[in-house]
Amino acid sequence: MKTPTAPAAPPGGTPSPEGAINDEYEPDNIPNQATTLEAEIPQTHSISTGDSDYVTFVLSETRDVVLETSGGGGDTKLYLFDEAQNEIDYNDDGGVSYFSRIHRMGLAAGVYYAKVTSFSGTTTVPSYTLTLTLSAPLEPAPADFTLAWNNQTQSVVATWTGTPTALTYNVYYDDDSLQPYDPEQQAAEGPSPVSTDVLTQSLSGFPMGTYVYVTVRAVNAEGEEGYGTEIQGIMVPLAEDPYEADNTFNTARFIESGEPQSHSIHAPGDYDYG
Ligand SMILES: [Ca+2]
Ligand SMILES: [Ca+2]
Ligand SMILES: [Ca+2]
Ligand SMILES: [Ca+2]
Repeated sequence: MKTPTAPAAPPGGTPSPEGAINDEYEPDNIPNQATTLEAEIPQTHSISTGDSDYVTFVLSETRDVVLETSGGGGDTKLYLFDEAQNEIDYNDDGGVSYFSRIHRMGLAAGVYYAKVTSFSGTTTVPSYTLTLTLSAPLEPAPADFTLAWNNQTQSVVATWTGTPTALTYNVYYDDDSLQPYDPEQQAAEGPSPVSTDVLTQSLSGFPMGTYVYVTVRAVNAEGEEGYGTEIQGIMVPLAEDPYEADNTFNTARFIESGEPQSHSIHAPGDYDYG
């Protein structure tokens, strides 16, 4: 709801609602008033009660784009719009603390708008910096990435779909899901990452019960790596014990009194009936 009377001007300041105090880019509350934001030239704004800060930027060619707010304190929200002012992305707290960050891969050439507001219309942000970072688009992540256990070759097998200009693929693996890829146990195929020019890679030689986490990145002719697939993990199954198959009552083995049996739960879903 709009109040019919404008708030009194603070001492030394200029009256709102057009804009905040000490925000040299005001008025910029609508797209037509947007300030041009240049890559690598951060702008410092502020958010007064009910304020919106619009910027615009132009991509002359397809670019990977990072748009980020930062500052000493405050909670921003960040919106990205195309030239027709359709919202194409939104972020609240993807930056440091409660600041915002939008990362768009392969954004097409054109005119874009971004809007920064505070978390709610009633909160203010005394000072924040808005930064635009552009980079040449990386090779996209390979699609259809799957990880499976091959019992015959006793290996973890990664498969994926090729990307348009990839020459090779780097297959990163680890025995934990945390960066970096620093497996304690090296695969027989070599240290992480293993390079291949086909669309599959086997990884073998891990101890039973090890979780193996894998991601794949395309590498182009210039040797530049693209984006990684989502990380997938799979457990190297424990060896089948000598009493298998005993997964049903019908195949249950008779236990002699005084003769303990040593089994293993060799894979998820294994049951050892006795
Ligand atoms: Ca402002
Ligand atoms: Ca504004
Ligand atoms: Ca936020
Ligand atoms: Ca690790």
